[in-house]
Amino acid sequence: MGFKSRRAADGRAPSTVKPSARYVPESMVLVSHKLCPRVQRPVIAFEEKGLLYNLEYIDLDDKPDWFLELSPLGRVPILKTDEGVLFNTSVITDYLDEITPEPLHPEDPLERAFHRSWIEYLCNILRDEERLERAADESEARREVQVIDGKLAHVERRLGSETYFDGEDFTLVDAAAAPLLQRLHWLDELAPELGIFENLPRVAAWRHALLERDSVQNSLVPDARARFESWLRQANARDDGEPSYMGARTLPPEIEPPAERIYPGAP
Ligand SMILES: N[C@@H](CCC(=O)N[C@@H](CS)C(=O)NCC(=O)O)C(=O)O
Repeated sequence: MGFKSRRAADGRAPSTVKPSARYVPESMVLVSHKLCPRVQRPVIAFEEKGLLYNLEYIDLDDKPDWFLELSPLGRVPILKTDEGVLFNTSVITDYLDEITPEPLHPEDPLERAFHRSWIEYLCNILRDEERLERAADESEARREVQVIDGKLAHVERRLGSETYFDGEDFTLVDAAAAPLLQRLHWLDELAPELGIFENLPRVAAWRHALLERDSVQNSLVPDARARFESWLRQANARDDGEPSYMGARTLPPEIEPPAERIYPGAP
C-alpha cells in the first residue's frame, strides 16, 4: 500500500484535469483489484475533482485475511475509513462525492435519482459484458451482443446529441458508463465482426468522448489492455479450459503480463 497520487508509482499518467492538490482524508483507502471495472467509478470521480487518494490493490485469487475480515461480501472495491468500511461501489462513490467539493451528481433530488437509476442500469450491463468475454464461440458471442445491444438501446434513446450523458458537463453517470464502454470498445476492436456498436451511434460517440477523457484514462493501470487480453486468453475464462471466443482473437505478446484472474462481478 502507500499514498498514491495521479503521479503514482504505478505509472498512471499525470492528470491535467485540475491543478489543485486537495486531499480526501489520508486515512481513507480504496481497496481494489488492478482490472476491476467497478473501482474505476470512484477513481474517475477523484480524478475529475483533482483530488489525491489512496488506492491499494489486492489479489482476488489470494484475498488477504484482513480484507476478508473487513469486506462482508469478499468483493472489491471497499473503502476503508477510520470508522469502518463501505462496501458497495455506488455507496462509496456517492459518499466521496458528498464529502468533496464540486459534486458530480445533480443538485435536484429528482434529477439525482434519475442519474442513480441510470448508473444502476449501466452497472448491471457489466455482467452481460463479462458473459461476452467468456462466450465459447461466435454464436454464443453474438447472442451476448444481442442482449447488450437490447439493453444499450434504452441508453441510446436517452442520450442527446451533446458530448456527455446530460449535456456538456461530466457527471457520475459518465463515470459509471466509462468502464463498461471501455471494455466493450476493446472487445469491439478484437471482434469487429460482432458489430457491438453497430446499432448504437450515440452510445458509440459517447464511448469515444469518455475514453478520451483524462480522468477515464487515469482510472486504468497503464497495462490494463494487456492485462485484459491476458485474462481473455486464460483457460479459466471458461469452465472447460478452452480459450473463449474473444481470447482466441487476442495476439499473445512475447512477454505475458502476470496472470491474474478476474472474478465475475455481481450487482
Ligand atoms: N455490487 C458490488 C459488486 C462488486 C464486484 O463484483 N467486484 C468484483 C471485482 S470487479 C469482485 O470483487 N469479485 C471477486 C469475488 O466475487 O470474489 C459493487 O458494485 O461494489
